[in-house]
Amino acid sequence: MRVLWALEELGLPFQLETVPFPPRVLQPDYLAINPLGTIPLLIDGDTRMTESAMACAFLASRYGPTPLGVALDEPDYGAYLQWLSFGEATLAFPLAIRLRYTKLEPEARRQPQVVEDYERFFLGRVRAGIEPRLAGRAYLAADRFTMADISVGYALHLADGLGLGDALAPTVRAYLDRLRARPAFARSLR
Ligand SMILES: N[C@@H](CCC(=O)N[C@@H](CS)C(=O)NCC(=O)O)C(=O)O
Repeated sequence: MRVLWALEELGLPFQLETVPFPPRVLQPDYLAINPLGTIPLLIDGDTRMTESAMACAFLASRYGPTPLGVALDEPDYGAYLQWLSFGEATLAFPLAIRLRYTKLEPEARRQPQVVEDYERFFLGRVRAGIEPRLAGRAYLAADRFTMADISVGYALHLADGLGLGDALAPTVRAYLDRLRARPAFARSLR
């Protein structure tokens, strides 16, 4: 969804191919184009990318200049990279573990303690990372909506879909609502 959202924000033409999940089981020929078997996979000419946050940054750089990226010489360049990466590396990964051990694994392999631990991990990182960053700010970097907001916003949207929305602070929920009000966000919900 991050990459779709970024493509929609940029207004770029693209072709969307969907696969049954997980493709490594349900569509093994997908491994021929992505040996990891993961989604998303962005193909652009000879470029192949399986890291969604970096794929968004790539699109901004390759098809910019655009306000969705933050340039090297802007004061918030480092902050932009920080939150761009934080959305996937710190926020989405505990959610993926939680999802796996609540829904994806068969009953016998479910792990309530793991679910509780990684839920706490996710909420703790939101509380210590996103909440203070949003104090007095509408967006995470450069005083404007950027790919960093797509990266973090997707993780918050996923958390809400997994039932953690009520545990988010009002400022974080308001931020998520602001992101969801964007027409490109709505178009990426395919
Ligand atoms: N860090 C990657 C994670 C990619 C990933 O692990 N995707 C999961 C779904 S969210 C997947 O395709 N899993 C299928 C599998 O492991 O077989 C990203 O940013 O997209």
